[in-house]
Amino acid sequence: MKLYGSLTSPYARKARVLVREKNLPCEYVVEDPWPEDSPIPARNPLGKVPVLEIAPGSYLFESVMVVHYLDQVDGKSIEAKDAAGYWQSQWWQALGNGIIDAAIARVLETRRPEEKQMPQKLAREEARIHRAVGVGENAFKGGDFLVGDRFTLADLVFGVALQYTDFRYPHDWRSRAPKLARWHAGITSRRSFEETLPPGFVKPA
Ligand SMILES: N[C@@H](CCC(=O)N[C@@H](CS)C(=O)NCC(=O)O)C(=O)O
Repeated sequence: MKLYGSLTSPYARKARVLVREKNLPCEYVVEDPWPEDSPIPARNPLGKVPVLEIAPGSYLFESVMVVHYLDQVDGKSIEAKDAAGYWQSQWWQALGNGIIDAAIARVLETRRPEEKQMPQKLAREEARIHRAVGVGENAFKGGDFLVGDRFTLADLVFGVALQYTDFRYPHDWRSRAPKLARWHAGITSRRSFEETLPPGFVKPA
């Protein structure tokens, strides 16, 4: 398998962390999706990363599908097995993916010429992130893992989401979410996270 993505994309990072967690045979090919001559649109008509080549010329795209495939491909899913745990994990992943979407929308807005930036747009995306962290903190019982007693896709996706927030929208979410802060310190110290940090990432004090 070949995984195409950039070094900073949180969508691609979910797949990169999973490849390491499961020790899957998968080469990472660094490609920037933004330039006009990017090879990504030839592999994903939507022109976005991640893209996963599962056989010569056969590609999967959209990070949720890519993560699902990688989780299933070796018959050793890390997802919670019981129905309640499975849906709890899906809930955390939806919340985490929403945080990533909001953080990306926010950073893209900040890159527009200053006179064209909309403060309301920034505030709306930031409010999504703040609400999601608050709801996550209330839902979390505390401990090392979000669901059950082992690492699942919930920890992976929500861990990547909060670390992307630290990267592109650094702010003190930890004082409002102490249980999540403790959990996040543990999850992001895993090798799979350490080895896939975006270049230039500064660890929060
Ligand atoms: N819904 C997509 C979003 C992927 C995405 O937006 N990736 C960004 C990189 S962080 C990208 O490739 N952007 C290029 C573009 O929007 O043209 C997913 O989950 O894979």
